[in-house]
Amino acid sequence: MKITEIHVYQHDLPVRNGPYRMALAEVWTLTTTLVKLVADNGLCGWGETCPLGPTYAESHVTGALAALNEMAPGLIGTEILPVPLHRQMEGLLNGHNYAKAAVDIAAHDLLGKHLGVSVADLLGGKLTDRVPSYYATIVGTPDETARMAAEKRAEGYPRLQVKIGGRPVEEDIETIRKVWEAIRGSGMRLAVDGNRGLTSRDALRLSRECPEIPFIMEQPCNTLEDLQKIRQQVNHAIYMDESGTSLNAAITAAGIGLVDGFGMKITRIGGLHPMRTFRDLCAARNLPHTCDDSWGGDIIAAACTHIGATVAPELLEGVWVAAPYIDGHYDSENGIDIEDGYIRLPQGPGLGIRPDESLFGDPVASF
Ligand code: 0XW
Ligand code: MG
Repeated sequence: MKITEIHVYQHDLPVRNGPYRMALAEVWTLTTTLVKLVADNGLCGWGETCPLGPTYAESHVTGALAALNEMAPGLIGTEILPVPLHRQMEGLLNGHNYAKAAVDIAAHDLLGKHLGVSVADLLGGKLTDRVPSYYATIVGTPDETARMAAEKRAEGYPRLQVKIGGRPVEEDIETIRKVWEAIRGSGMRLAVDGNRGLTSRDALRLSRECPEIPFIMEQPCNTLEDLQKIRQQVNHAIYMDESGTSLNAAITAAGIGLVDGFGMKITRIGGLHPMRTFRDLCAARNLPHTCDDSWGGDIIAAACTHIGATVAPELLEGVWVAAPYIDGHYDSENGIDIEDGYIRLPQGPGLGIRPDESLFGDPVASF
C-alpha cells in the first residue's frame, strides 16, 4: 500500500474560557494542522499536529506547514509502513519531529483500516478500553486552583497537574499547599508543572518547603544543566517534559538516571512509531510517563488514547487531551471525551475517528 495523495488542512481551535496560561506563555486560540493521506487502494488516514503557540516548544504552526510542504512531494509513492515511511521522511528533512508525527499518525490510521485492526493493536495490543486521563490547571491564584482541584477530584480524575511558575515562588508554594488540602486522602496523584519557568533556586525552595506533599516536579527548569543541578538536592521525583525532544534525549535521560519519569508528547518525539519505542524503554527502566500532546482535536486525542491503552497501567500517568478546553468535535459520534476522569478507547479500525471534512474547508496544500 503506497501513498498517492497528501492533503494538508488548517483549522482554528479557540481555547474555551481562555487563555490557557503557563509559566512562560498564554494562548487564546491554536491553529491545528491536519494531514490526510490517500493510499493506492483508495483508503485514507488522518494525522494531526497542533503546537501550543510558538514558544511552548521548538515548534510553531507555520513551521508545521513549511515542513510538510518540504516533505510531501518526496512522500508520494512511499510504502505505508512505519519503518520505510520514517526512513523516507528522515531522508527528506532533518528534524521537525512535530510535522513528521502528523504523517506518521495518518499512516497508522491508514494501516489499521487496511488491516482491519485498531491503532492500539498495531502498537502491540491494548491492555484496557478505559484509559486514565489527568486534568491540567492553568497558572492561577492559590484559591482558584484549589477550587479547581476539588472540582476535578469530585469528577473522578485520578491525577491532577498544577501549573506553576512565572511569578513569585511564594505564590506557587501557597498554591501547592492549598491544592493538597483539597485533594489529600482522595488518592488523586499530583504533578506540579513549571513548564521550564523556574530558576533552580526557586525549584529547590519549592521542594524544600513542601517536603510532606507527595507531588512530582515536571520540567521545573529549562535546561538539562539546571535539572542535573537540582536532581540530588530535591525531596521530590523529577519528570522531564519539554526537554525530551527526541528518542535519543529520552534514552539519555533515562540512562543516566536524570529523571524519574516523563511527560511525553507524540508529536515532539516524532509520531507513534518512536512513541512505541519510548514506551518500551520506559517499561525496561520502570519509568512512569504520560502519553499526551500539546493541543489539538479528535485525531491527535485518539492517537494519544490508543498508545496510552498499550502502556502498562502501573506506569501510565495518564493521557492528557485538550477536549475540556475545546468546543465541538471533528467526529460528532466517536469524538474523544473525558468521562469521570477516563477516556473510552475509540472502537473500529485505525484511530476509530471519522472526521467531518467539511469543518476544515479547502486544503491549504495538496500533493
Ligand atoms: C498539560 N499538557 C500536557 C497540555 C499542555 O499542552 C501543556 C502540557 C504540559 O504538561 O506541559
Ligand atoms: Mg508539562
